[in-house]
Amino acid sequence: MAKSHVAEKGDLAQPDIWTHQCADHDALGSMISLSAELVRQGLHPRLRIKKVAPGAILLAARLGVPIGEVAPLSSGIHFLLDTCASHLVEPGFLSTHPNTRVIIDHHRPDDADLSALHEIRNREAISTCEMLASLIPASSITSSTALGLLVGIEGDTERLDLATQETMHIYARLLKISGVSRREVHKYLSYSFMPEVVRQIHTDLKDLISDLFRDTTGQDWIISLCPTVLDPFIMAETLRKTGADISAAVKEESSGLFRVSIRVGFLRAHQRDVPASSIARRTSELCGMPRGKWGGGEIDKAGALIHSDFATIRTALFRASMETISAGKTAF
Ligand SMILES: [Mn+2]
Repeated sequence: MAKSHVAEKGDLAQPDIWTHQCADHDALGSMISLSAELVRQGLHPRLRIKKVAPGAILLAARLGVPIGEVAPLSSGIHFLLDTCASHLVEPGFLSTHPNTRVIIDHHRPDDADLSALHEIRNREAISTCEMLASLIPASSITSSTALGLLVGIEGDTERLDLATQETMHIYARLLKISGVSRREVHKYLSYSFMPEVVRQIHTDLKDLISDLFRDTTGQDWIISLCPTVLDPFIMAETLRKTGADISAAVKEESSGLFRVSIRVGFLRAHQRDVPASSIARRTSELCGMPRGKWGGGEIDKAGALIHSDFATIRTALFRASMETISAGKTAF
C-alpha cells in the first residue's frame, strides 16, 4: 500500500479501521494486518470493534484486539474492511463523511452498498485477508499479522476447501512468515475451547431439519435449518461446515421474536447468484415483516429479526431459498 496514497488526505495521524458489526476471523485478520502496516508508515490507527463473532474470540485474544467502545471518531481516513453493506456497519460509520472512507472488500457490490472515496474490491478473492496479503508489502508482514491473515483465509474458505490456486500460494507464503503450523492456525477456528458451546451445538443439532431441493439444472441443494439457544451465528457457521448449501439457524430471542442467521456457500452463491441477503429479505417478507425490517447482509452471510413463530419461519425460509435458487443463474 503506497504511502502517498493515504498521506495526501488531511488529518491522517489517526485513521479509524472498521468492519461489519460482528467481527469474524477474516475481519480481524485484515484489521490487524492493515493496522500494523499503517503503524509502520508512522500513523496511529484505531480499531473500532464493538463485537466479535463467538468463534473468533480466541483469535481476538491472541492478537490483543481491543473490543468495545473507542475514542470519538477520527477526522481522518476511515477504512472499512470485509464489507460494503450499509446495514452491516455500526451507525457511527454511516455518520462518517463519504469522502474520508476507504473500502477494502471481497464481496460483490450490492444495492445497499456504501459509497467511498476509494474502493479496493476483488470479488474473485474469497477473503479480505488474501487481498491484504497482496496489498501489504511482503517485507512488512510480521509473524503475528501472518497468523491473523492465515486464520482469516481459512475461516472464509472452509479451511481451504474453497481455496483457489492463487489463495494457496498466498497461504503457503504466509505460513512460512508466521512460523506456525496449520494445527496452530486451526486452533483459532474451532469452538473446542468453549466446551459448553460444543455441548450445546450437539444438543441443538438433534432438532436439525434438512431438505434437498433439486433445481432445474438437476443440481441438488441441501438446505438445513436448526433451532438453537446459542447465538445463531454459531449454529449457522456449524451447519455450513456440515456441507449444507444453505444453512439457517433460528433463535427465539424473546417471546415471538426470532433471530435468523443464514449462510450460503461462497462459491455457489457467486456462481449461481444465490445471495444469502436475498433469502433473508424474502424470508422476512413471507413472514409478514414490514419492508423496512427485512434484514439483509451479504452474498454468503445474512440475518434477520422476525416477529413470528418457528413453524412460519421454517416454511418461509425453505420457500425463500427455493425461490432465490430458481431466480439465480442456471449456467455456471
Ligand atoms: Mn470475509
